[in-house]
Amino acid sequence: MTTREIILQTLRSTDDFVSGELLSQQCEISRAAVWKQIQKLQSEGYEIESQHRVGYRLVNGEDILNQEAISRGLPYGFLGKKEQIFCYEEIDSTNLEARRLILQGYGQGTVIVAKHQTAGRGRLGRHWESPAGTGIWFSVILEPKVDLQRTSQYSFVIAVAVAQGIRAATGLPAQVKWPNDILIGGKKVCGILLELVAEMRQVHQLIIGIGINANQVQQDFPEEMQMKATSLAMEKGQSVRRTKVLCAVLQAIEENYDLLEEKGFDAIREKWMELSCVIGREVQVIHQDKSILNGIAVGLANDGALQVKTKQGMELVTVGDVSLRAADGSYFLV
Ligand code: BTX
Repeated sequence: MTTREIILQTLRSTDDFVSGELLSQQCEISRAAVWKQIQKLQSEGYEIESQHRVGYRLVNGEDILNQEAISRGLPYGFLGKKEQIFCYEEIDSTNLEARRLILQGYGQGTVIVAKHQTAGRGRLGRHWESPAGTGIWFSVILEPKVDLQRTSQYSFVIAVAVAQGIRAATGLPAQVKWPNDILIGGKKVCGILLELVAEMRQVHQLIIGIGINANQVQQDFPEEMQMKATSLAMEKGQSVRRTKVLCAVLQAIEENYDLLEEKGFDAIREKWMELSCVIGREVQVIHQDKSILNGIAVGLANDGALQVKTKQGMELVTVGDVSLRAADGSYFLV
């Protein structure tokens, strides 16, 4: 183990202060050299408190998005092997970086994380607010062996996984909204953007972009978004460890990806229905700023279309934004 690894391991082993003396003995270096290592770790983003004559302490456990911390939090599987995890302080968009990495030969299981996106993207060319240091902005590259028609099923695999991961890491009641928003208490806490690298009918890669609002406070959101958006910290009343949430979501993605391959879409559909906030509710579907239909959401078709029971009969919705009917009869789009 390197000196750096010994220091990190020792600090992680306790919530208390560790003396400089102990660290210098363990690493067999001087106390001044320990202090230098601590400063280096702090400059990388580790929040280490130092107290004169007492020692050093890792503050709030650990909330650091780097290759080492992420790979340590993941069980061994195809997702996020250490050499396939890329972390950036700032980038235009993790989905764009995924495309660039694919051109360099990276594929299945690659994970790209950024602390800040300068050109975060939503669906249909919309902007995704990705301020520095507070969110979990990341993309995953998958290479499922499926034809073009079945790719939409992965969007539900991911929505289920994100909701489950958030639930597991925070205990918050995350729900899924068609097609793939994640809501808590009716507000958007996460958006998912699925992009394809395909040729003719052959899918080469799926790029899955996931933006989770983790530690923002209400004022961090632009005013027009404050009624519709929330963060994990706002819901929980305390800040959350981004690495923990990220790892829980990645693990759930891997589990649900395998579930789809082994048991087929019915197994995913069942979980999606359980986690959904639209099934059984009155909805309005809007596409390109025009209301296209009103009815009751009743289920999910094999291609991922939302089944909506309207006065005219059953309709299948494949595109659009879904608003839920509120108690006062109005429709609210988050
Ligand atoms: P969407 O089109 O469903 O949502 C975009 C809409 O959501 C915006 O028009 C705005 O109203 C609202 N919005 C923007 N930013 C936020 C936010 N931080 N929290 C809540 N609401 C917001 C959803 O698109 C897909 C978003 C995917 C984002 C990830 S981040 C990592 C990856 N890289 C990248 O460029 N995009 C994805």
